[in-house]
Amino acid sequence: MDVRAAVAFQSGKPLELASVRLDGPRAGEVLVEVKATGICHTDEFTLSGADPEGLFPAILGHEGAGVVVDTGPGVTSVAKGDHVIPLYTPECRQCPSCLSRKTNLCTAIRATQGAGVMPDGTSRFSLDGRTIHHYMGCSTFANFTVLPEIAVAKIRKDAPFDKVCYIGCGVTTGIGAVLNTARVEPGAKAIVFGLGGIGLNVIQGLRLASADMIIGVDRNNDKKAWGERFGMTHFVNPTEVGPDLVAHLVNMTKTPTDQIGGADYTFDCTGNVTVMRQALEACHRGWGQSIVIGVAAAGAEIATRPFQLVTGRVWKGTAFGGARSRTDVPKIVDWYMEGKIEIDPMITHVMPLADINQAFDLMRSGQSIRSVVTF
Ligand code: NAD
Ligand code: AHE
Ligand code: ZN
Repeated sequence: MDVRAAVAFQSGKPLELASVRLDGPRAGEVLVEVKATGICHTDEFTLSGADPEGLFPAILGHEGAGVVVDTGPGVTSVAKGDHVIPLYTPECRQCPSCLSRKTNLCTAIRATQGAGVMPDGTSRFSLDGRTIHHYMGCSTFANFTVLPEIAVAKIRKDAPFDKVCYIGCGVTTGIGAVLNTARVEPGAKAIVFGLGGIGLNVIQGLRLASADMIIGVDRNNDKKAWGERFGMTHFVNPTEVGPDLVAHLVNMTKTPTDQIGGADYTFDCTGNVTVMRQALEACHRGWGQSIVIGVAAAGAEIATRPFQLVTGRVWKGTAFGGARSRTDVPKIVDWYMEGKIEIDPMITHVMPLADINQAFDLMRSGQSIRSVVTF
């Protein structure tokens, strides 16, 4: 079939709308009509050329929601008509990683996903006979896509696609980083670096976890009101507090009975390795944990004095918020439908596929929190 897609032909160039050929689902695969997709900073990271795994041409997008319209042979867990969220972190429940119960990072199809193809090693997308790569196993910047059955989560049918698509990455990543990875306890002090589409979800996760002090750090002052909207208690613009941001943040967390200071938990939601270091070093001596969420460019490395770790600070990373995708995503959709979490106000822009490059511009300029394309 022919589908409408925004194709990334080259790094650093705008996406181009094209009619692309999509072959039907093979064994274990499903064809999904994508109804809506968010645009995450990771799409921009790959489009910019900073992603060491970036492949071109490709159909980007990994934050979608849609309907199963066909199934390949052997598919048993979803059927035509089911509403689903595509999963860049699948959940096969059979691989060593899933069976370990120690990680959400299913490894069943990670190698082919990173190579931009389906698990059988081929792509379903082509244009004039030329292969177009899949992206993160999702490729939601097209009105139809093919995914492995283990890479879709079945969700309730009354959930609006144009909102719950965000659960396909940003919402789950931010809230999950707090609840699954850090396991923040009530009364905790936390610092969130980067108040974009991920950081604001970390903030709402911290509110859910009943954190006491939630400091947001962003170089864009417009983000102060955004952070406060979701539970941030203090805002710091790093360009306005002098040369030692870490000392400034540690001072903010001191109390009369604790003159050491430092946060119980910090979260990097910027992808900047200098910020990652600051986030670690702003943790409390002895127990503070810093969670790396941001994705850094090829070749970037993090550094700190080992002393920071010797004295009990912990550096952790998280992908998709540590969520076991097929199990947890339907529950997060329920949380949204029950009003336990907010999504609507974070979706600042909605547009047709034809305007998708504007979504990237809005993100780069810091004007949007999340843009969503509806098909
Ligand atoms: P975004 O562009 O919406 O937000 C980034 C925010 O960080 C902006 O508000 C920006 O002003 C702020 N910022 C940038 N540099 C800063 C600095 N030096 N100091 C303070 N603030 C700074 O991006 P997003 O969609 O929220 O994504 C954030 C990061 O998380 C990206 O690196 C993205 O690739 C990554 N990400 C990771 C996962 C995961 O599973 N680990 C999932 C989704 C996104
Ligand atoms: N290709 C990048 C890795 C990017 C990365 O870490 N991606 C996250 C999800 S970001 C979603 O917005 C992830 O899931 N990581 C686990 C994994 O297996 O990729 C690079 O740097 O090579
Ligand atoms: Zn993402």
